Amino acid sequence: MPYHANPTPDGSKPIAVVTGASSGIGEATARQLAEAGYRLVLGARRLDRITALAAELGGEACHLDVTQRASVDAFAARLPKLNVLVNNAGGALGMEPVAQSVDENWRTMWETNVLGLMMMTRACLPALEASGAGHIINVGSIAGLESYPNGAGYTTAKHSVVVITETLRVELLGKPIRITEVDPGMVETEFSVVRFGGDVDRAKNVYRGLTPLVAGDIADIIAWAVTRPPHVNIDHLRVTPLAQATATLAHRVG
Ligand code: 8X3
Repeated sequence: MPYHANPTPDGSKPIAVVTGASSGIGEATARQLAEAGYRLVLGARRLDRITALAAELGGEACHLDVTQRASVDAFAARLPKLNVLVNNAGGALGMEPVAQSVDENWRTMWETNVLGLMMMTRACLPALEASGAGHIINVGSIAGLESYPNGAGYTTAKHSVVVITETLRVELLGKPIRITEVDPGMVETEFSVVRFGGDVDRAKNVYRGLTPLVAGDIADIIAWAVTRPPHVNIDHLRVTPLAQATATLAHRVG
């Protein structure tokens, strides 16, 4: 869809940061924001991938590990002004009942999805405010709105993202910073392959017999949300494939 970035108060090109921009929703969002007229600053651990993407889209790439305070602060220090922060870095590791929880998986999920998002947001808030028209997009999940068996390491982390978004909406009232959370259901990306430790067949089975969302579907929604007129704040969007009603209820054919 052709969306157009709102003009900045000083007429300069608006700047958008996308975390986890090396693949999936992050990469697709970078592409659509570039098309909408943003100058990109891409962050990810896989620097080779985002360097190529930034060269293609005309932005900058910078190594970013959202779980490391020094990495986050060094990244944010490059940005005196920032219009859009897309907190996309995150993901799931494993699926097991609480009784068999894997400490390391929980720790990683909480560090990336919760502490990483908090540290990036905290570090970028001054630049978002300085722009005169900032916007935070938190990429959450349907897992932030529901619980499901064997998923608590991830669902607890994504529930926290919902609470952080709601808290920021109240705390930022009166400042020129919009905040939106997008909560996708099934999106076919590397997400399930990573969750299942590289087991491609198990990952494919998640989307068996239905048409899942693709990364571009979520990127389209993010690009739409950030290009609404500056007085319009889209709070929260829950987005699933037509064939998915809840985190655990999908209509499959075959
Ligand atoms: C991904 C959706 O349902 O696998 O964020 O948790 S789910």
